[in-house]
Amino acid sequence: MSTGFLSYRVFNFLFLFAIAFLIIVAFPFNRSLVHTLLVDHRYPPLYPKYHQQELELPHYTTYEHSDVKYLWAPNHPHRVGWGNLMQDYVLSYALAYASNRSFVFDDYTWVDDGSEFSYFNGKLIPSQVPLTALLSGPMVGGELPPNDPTPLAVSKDFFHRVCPNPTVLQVSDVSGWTDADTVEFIMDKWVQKITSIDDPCLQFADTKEQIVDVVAYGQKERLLSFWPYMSKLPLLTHWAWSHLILDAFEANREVIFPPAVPSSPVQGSKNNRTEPFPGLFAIHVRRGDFKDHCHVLAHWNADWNAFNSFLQLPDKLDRSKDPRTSAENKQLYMDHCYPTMEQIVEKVKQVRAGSEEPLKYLYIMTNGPASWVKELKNALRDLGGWEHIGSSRDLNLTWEQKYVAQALDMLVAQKAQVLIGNGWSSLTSNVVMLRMTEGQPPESNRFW
Ligand SMILES: Nc1nc2c(ncn2[C@@H]2O[C@H](COP(=O)(O)OP(=O)(O)OP(=O)(O)O)[C@@H](O)[C@H]2O)c(=O)[nH]1
Ligand SMILES: *[C@@H]1O[C@H](CO)[C@@H](O)[C@H](O)[C@H]1NC(C)=O
Ligand SMILES: *[C@@H]1O[C@H](CO)[C@@H](O)[C@H](O)[C@H]1NC(C)=O
Ligand SMILES: *[C@@H]1O[C@H](CO)[C@@H](O)[C@H](O)[C@H]1NC(C)=O
Ligand SMILES: [Mg+2]
Repeated sequence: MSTGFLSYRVFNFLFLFAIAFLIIVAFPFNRSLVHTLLVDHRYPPLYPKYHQQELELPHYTTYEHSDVKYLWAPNHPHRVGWGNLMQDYVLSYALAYASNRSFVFDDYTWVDDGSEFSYFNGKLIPSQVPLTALLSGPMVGGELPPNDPTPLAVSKDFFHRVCPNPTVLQVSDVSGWTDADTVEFIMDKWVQKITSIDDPCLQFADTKEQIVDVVAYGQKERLLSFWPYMSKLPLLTHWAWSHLILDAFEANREVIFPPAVPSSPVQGSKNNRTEPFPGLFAIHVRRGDFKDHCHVLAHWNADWNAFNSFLQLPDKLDRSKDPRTSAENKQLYMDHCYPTMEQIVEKVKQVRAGSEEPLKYLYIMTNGPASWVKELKNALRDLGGWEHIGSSRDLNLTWEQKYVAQALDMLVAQKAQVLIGNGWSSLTSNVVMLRMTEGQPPESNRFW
């Protein structure tokens, strides 16, 4: 009996000790983990329903017994943000489409080491998110326009089922181009190679080498050569976000755009693009890792993202400061890459004053900390003249929505009458790409 009592005391002591350890020692180092385990009591979502649906798309049964050809590109980058991954996905899809092959889609993979969860910025995140949690439309097997005979996309699992022994293509199999050539030229080489292959089952080698080198996304001369082709791709003209994202938008109307009667649906149905929401003004305030990253960008003298550099866009980056290591050049990069609260307020004021349409509904899309965003909101409110100000930090999201919230912010930015974004951000540039596809006025895309 006394042993039981003792072990109870020992247990109690160890339990209290463990709690004390978490609070005193671990908390300052890993706030989010402690928060996840002690407060939320739950791990990030794994989206099983979405995975399941990807295994059962309606066209699979006919594709199983047809002459459809496939292209599987497992060489997407890992451990990168959604913005960077989306760029790679769009060009991979474009290659499959141009080669008349069914595009094989995969998860948004952070790591493929067999784990369910990973760390990003000290936060637990799902190691893989099914692409259908972010998107619908052609990329994930959605329909193409009625007269388009190109095969629809299929999931990785379906591909593996119908193609147990695919032909494997190395990125080095296509020669005759260098990383100085335009993306149009490189894509053309690839299409020639791929259309010369008879095997319906074709995949790239699973290496970390991408079809188009990542540097190209920051080189307007190279990437924009491909725009005349890209801008007509049904993938982009019929771009669609997932139901999870559209539901999040509807549930958060009051935060994003409170007017009761919207002028048009959030997402057009097939081949029917919708108008921006009148008076909605979105600003992308990129924080987090950009605090350090902007210094690196200055050191590289990095140009803006190619899709933030269309000739028709009014704001340009001045890269003539010499030498690039000078204090002035560093300051210039910080002004545009990591603007201070005062600089943000000033730019918002300027852009609003220059807009023909009155901009009364401000939405701050950001990964900045909540307390800072609150201060920023107050500073912007002091400008006066708003009907409403909302931010990413005011959203009420479900557990599954929370881990793909960047797509919701992208949808808001896409619907905005005017957008101010970060020239170096791929997330901004993907939105600008979609806005240019939809034919929104080029001058409605502004940059810090
Ligand atoms: N919700 C939300 N998240 C954002 C926003 N901007 C950046 N993030 C998130 O900040 C984190 C780090 O950014 P990355 O994922 O590297 O961003 P990215 O999509 O690659 O785009 P860039 O890094 O800006 O080129 C990711 O979780 C982003 O999704 C935003 O406006 N809203
Ligand atoms: C593309 O492939 C499909 C079959 O998968 C075929 O019906 C169609 O005619 C092809 N298109 C072209 C342009 O060859
Ligand atoms: C496109 O959408 C608008 C707004 O919902 C609608 O009024 C119009 O009839 C639609 N047009 C087509 C061709 O579907
Ligand atoms: C958030 O949404 C849920 C479900 O829609 C609702 O029950 C809850 O009250 C909302 N919370 C806030 C703070 O609005
Ligand atoms: Mg990134």
